[in-house]
Amino acid sequence: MHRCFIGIGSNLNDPYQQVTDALQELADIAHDHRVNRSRLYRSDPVGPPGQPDYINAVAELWTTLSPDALLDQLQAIEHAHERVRIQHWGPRTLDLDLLLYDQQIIETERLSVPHPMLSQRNFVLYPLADIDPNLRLPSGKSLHQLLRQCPMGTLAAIAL
Ligand code: A4P
Ligand code: MG
Repeated sequence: MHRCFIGIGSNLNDPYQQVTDALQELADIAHDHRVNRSRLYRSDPVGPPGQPDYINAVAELWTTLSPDALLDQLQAIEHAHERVRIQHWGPRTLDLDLLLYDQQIIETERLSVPHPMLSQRNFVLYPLADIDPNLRLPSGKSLHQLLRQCPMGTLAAIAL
């Protein structure tokens, strides 16, 4: 069984609902049909200017799926949310990133795990801490260390 963390982001078509629905859909693919979830956060967009704010959250789930098979499932959920890839880091109805897969480091054509931007993004680190503040990354760095270097800024928890 593998312990995974999924980053969830949306800034189009009722982002709050997109993220809430995604949490349920992630539970549907989890081994025990449940996820541990962070609070939901409102965050300023990182990337091209002029996009709406994002809603972000993180879910922890357990799975027997391989990293590739899990990515297939995540992309199927994105497709079901009518995700259209228009612009890198541009607005999206739903983005699901595989943040962590056990303590594995994966570098393939399809996957970089841990997600490369994880350590710099407050909208990933603070939700992760909601779920497991004592988490450690494969690099050996603790979440506590990363949080100290990544201010909360304008990130705001909006719901449980
Ligand atoms: N891929 C590689 N590694 C992974 C991984 N760990 N998880 C590949 C998921 N996918 C991974 O992804 C492109 C390809 O990345 C996939 O086909 C997969 O094989 P994508 O979702 O189509 O493209 P993207 O999301 O535009 O690019 P990228 O680099 O994944 O962007 P990010 O890092 O996901 O950033 N601002 C706020 N406030 N909140 C956000 O959530 N998100 C982004 C997207 C930008 N700004 C944001 C937010
Ligand atoms: Mg992505």
